[in-house]
Amino acid sequence: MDGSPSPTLIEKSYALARERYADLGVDTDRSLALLSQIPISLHCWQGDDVLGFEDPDRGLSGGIMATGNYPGKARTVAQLRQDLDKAYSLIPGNHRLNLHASYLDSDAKVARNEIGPEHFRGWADWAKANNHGIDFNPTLFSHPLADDGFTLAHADASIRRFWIEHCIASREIGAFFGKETGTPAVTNIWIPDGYKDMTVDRAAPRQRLKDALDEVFAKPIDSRYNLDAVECKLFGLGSESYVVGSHEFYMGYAVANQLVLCLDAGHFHPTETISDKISSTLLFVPRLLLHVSRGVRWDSDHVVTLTDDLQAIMQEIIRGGYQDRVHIGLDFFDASINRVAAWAIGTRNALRALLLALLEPIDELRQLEKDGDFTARLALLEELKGMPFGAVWDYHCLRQEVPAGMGYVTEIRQYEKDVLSTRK
Ligand code: RNT
Ligand code: ZN
Repeated sequence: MDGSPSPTLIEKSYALARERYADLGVDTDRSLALLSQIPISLHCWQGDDVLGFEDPDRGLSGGIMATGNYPGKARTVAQLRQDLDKAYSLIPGNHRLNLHASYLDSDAKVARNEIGPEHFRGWADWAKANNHGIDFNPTLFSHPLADDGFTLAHADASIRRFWIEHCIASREIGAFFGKETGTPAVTNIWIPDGYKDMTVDRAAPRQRLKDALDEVFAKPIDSRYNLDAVECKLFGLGSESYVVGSHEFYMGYAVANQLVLCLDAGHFHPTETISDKISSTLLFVPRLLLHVSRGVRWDSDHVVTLTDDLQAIMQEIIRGGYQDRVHIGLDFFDASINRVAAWAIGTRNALRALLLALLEPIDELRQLEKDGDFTARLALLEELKGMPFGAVWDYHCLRQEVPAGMGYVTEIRQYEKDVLSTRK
């Protein structure tokens, strides 16, 4: 037994599940066709604990942290691509890669404010050969000029200048990827800037950040190639008391400049969910970028599981018909389990949550709500949890030629034996 149910069993179960859903007015074939069209952006940084290839020994800074020391992390561009290829082969559908600037493909050392498309040629070729879109991020952490916790909002104008140049270069690299791959890159700016303790002047750093961003975005770039996003945060390790780029800051900035607003599931108060923010923010910004993550007690970036939270996010996207305006990216980094498995588990769960949302009898649910029949609305929502969605998912995997059931874990075990365990 390799962990995957037999194709015959999958087909039989699907036929039954399809009938059950048809009874509710849901066309499972249509749901699967829609699911196949939604790309998820896999974050490169799960593969090496966010270290990048400039100077991995420097370690990670910026108030984020990958805990664990599972063996076999990728240490070169080639290894990271090999691991990503493996992960994609275990995930149904065609997906994107979300790349950080610190993962440049260059033998020579390049200063962050001097990076250019030439340092990412290898990634563009790989993306084209494998039919992946690429998203991009300037890296404003793990660097000597970010060591005191400030970058774009730094009080020193020359340090600010350095990071402004880095962000401008990153937008151009995003556009390069967009041109090369034929699908726009979402280039997302996240900065760690903030204070650990009681802060007296909350205004000046925010004014500096606003001015710096104005310079970063001064040059318009064709939205066919690059889309600019900004990411807020509530707190980080070492910035517990004050974060310059708060939600209100970036909400205002994105609305004023009609940028993509990035909502990270771990960047709000623990009882706050990003699902409820989607329909509000999309009234005022053109697009959203999601960093789908799972915080446990804090912004811990655990691997995404099929939680109510995740389901609520995907329901909002599908119910609202926002597929074309919401870019779904992942953001977790777990160094305590097999990293290829982390990608596969997290991405498969994001897709399973999307599938669950696509299998809702949404017209009927809406009608019940309109009619004020909240009893039946609640009953039907609960009934749906017992529907044979797993049979539809397995069938999707079978048709997309990736392992169904636990089959992907069998493959990862083999990959660990053949590849990961040989890495020094
Ligand atoms: C940090 C942000 C940010 C990073 C990545 C590596 O809190 O979530 O998105 O995780 O840029
Ligand atoms: Zn994030």
